[in-house]
Amino acid sequence: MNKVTNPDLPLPTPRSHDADELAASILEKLIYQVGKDTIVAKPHDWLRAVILAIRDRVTDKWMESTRKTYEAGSKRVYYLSLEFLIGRLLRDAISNLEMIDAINKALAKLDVNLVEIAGLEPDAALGNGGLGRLAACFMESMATVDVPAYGYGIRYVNGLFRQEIADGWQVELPENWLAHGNPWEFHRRESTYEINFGGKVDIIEEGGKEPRYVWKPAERMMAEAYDTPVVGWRAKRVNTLRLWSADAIDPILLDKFNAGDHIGALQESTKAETLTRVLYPADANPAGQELRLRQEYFFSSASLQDILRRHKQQFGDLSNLPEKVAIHLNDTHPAIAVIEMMRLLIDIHDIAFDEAWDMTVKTFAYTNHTLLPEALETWPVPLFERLFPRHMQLIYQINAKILLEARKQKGATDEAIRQISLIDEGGERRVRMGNIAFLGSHSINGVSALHTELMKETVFYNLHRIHPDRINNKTNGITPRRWLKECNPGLTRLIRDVIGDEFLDDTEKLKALDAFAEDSSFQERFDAVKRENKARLSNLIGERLGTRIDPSAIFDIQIKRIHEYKRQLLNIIEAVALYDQIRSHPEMDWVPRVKLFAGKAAPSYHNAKLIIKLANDVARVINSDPAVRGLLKIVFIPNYNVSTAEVMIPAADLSEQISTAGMEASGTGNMKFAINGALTIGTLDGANVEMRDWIGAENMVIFGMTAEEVEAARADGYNPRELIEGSKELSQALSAISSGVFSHDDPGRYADLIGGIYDHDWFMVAADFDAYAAAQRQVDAIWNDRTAWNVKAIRNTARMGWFSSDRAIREYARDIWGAL
Ligand code: B1H
Repeated sequence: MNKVTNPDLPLPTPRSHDADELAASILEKLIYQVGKDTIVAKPHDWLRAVILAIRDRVTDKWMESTRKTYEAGSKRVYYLSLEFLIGRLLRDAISNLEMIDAINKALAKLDVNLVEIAGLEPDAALGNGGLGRLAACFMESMATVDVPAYGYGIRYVNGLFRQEIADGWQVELPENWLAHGNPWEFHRRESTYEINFGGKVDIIEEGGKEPRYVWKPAERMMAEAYDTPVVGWRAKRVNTLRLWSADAIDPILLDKFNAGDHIGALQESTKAETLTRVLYPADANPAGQELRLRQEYFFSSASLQDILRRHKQQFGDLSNLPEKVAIHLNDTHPAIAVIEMMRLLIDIHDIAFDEAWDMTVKTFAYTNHTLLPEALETWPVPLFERLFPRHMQLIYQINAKILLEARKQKGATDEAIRQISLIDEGGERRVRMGNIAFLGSHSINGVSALHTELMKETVFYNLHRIHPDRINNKTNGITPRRWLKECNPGLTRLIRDVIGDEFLDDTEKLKALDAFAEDSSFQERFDAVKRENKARLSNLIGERLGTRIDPSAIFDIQIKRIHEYKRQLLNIIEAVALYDQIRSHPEMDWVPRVKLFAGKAAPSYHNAKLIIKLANDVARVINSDPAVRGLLKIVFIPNYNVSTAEVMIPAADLSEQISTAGMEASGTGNMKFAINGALTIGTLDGANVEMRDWIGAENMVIFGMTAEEVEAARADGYNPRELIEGSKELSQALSAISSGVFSHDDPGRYADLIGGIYDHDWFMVAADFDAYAAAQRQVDAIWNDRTAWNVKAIRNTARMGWFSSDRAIREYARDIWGAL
């Protein structure tokens, strides 16, 4: 009865992919699962029925994949991430199952409109930005390239907040993506693990033996699994995204309840539910709060217990763990998993310390996503000790081992030893999660060539000297299914028409388009697709904001989290300067331009929120000035999310990737724009550098300081004030903003923001301004020669194939995981 697997029992016959049978399934789901008659069914009911019918087809492949992995005894990859920024799943699933025609026919028969119901699916926004979206692209690519993988994360009840703009200011509202339930997921009530916090550690000494340590926790709760199947392209494989939800062990404390304390009886439930309630809305700057550390431990512990259970069940013991299991840390957020692994191996599975460390290092790998010093997580020792007394002991023990070994190395200075220690002893003592992740992993990778090199010279300088073989580069990629095929069906159709289908399985085959770049009839068709996409975006903006924009203007788009290093401010200041120029030289032949912005600011990030307000203030003034009518418009689109990106990116002519060089680890939006035929205006930062190598410098507009120049300027006592005074355009724009031209209601609103540029200008806005403005006029010049523009745009699409996340995942699988 309780046999774990019985390969002799056949699986049921897979559900048919035929349109008529699909229609019948949808109807059956509507009646028997949703419980609605067709005569009363609302669009939401149909959406649910369609998802359930599609999910069945996904599940058939899922069972097959899981069996295949089990039977082959394959190595499994476990991707631990606090964020999975998935977006909608329906179109992705239909497309990857290659059921688009079937669903269209089926729904036509049922008189249901696919576009209408698909638009009702909420975005699963369990992430902040690039890091979370990368995890989602990687999940899809791991299924596509046939890597047996599990994503592990948290099932936040409230994902990233919804952004409204009220009087130009960002207002945050809770996002309730589960309001209508989540038909994609399977709640695994049986897959639960106990997660503990606090308390103390007892030592048990038995004569002659190593002492044993027993953690006596003060708080206990349960982690429950929810599984979502992730389909790869052409349903080659279906992997599992397993998200954990916290639950109380005793949902109702009966003694309290019976004593009449009905609220107090719920306190354990409330505590557990709080833990997995919300995603921290910080991007690249950690929240540093106790609840966040609890979240990190909670999902790390649940995932590791799950991994070890699965491994033991299949292989009997843990001796071959590193051969069969690869655990990947998506940034330092799950770094505590390294220590939890040690605890489980030593305390629960009775493995000796040195062997446990060896197994851990062989099993773990870590990706670093940012060099921003404030983003490297550290936790106060007293907090760590209070929540995880046993882990703190292990950290000291690991530290002793590591520092002892480091001391033996030739030329190890005291400073080097201080830097590699797991504990930061300068000031308030803190646990360094970056060092734990590095030392606990056999591979540490950066996300672009430049970022990886800078990692070696900055944050991991000393660790790299001790382990020069560990740091390697894995340049990011994006899934071409969601970010080309699904979001840009017009372009996909055109490409298929011209070079055939092969690029759908191997994006590098897009290169064949290069031969058509100079072909005028292809240029016209390429341009027509872009115009259609721009018209669609114009309509959306008209509907949502009531702003009319002209699809024949350049669509110049900057969409990403609002952060000073990403320099939305540079873009806005240039818009103000251009506004001045147009008004002073109305006789000149200005190129009509619409500058579009979208993005969220961390709620506690004052300057980022002010930049949103500035964009809206500037937009209001410029958009209502008849002097620039038809020439310049500024639009801030509220509530940027994956679904909005899917409409904006295919409609872009110009992609703004203008971070201060050395600060954007990679960027992935840059790749999405370029593959959809937008030209990039950008700095030599992150993956822009490699994009230039692939696309060709002549097909991008690169400007500004290099990372080295930025470093040198900062070291040499950079003087922005002097620079500003030397640039008439810049000083005029800055004084207009700081003197209240765009904020009559509060003239001093931007004094400090702009004052920062005069005083220190950490992000080199002044230093890069002239080069940026000149680059924008170069963009205008290219635009005026439409053939030249189209040639470049086509070459962008043709040459971006390497930036597929399939390529990235193959590199991870081969070089890091040993899983292909
Ligand atoms: C990236 C983050 C990040 N880097 C802390 N770091 C967070 C750090 O909640 N937190 O505490 C959240 C996110 N995100 C981004 O990762 C980089 O800035 C991008 O350049 C990069 O493309 C992306 C994916 O590698």
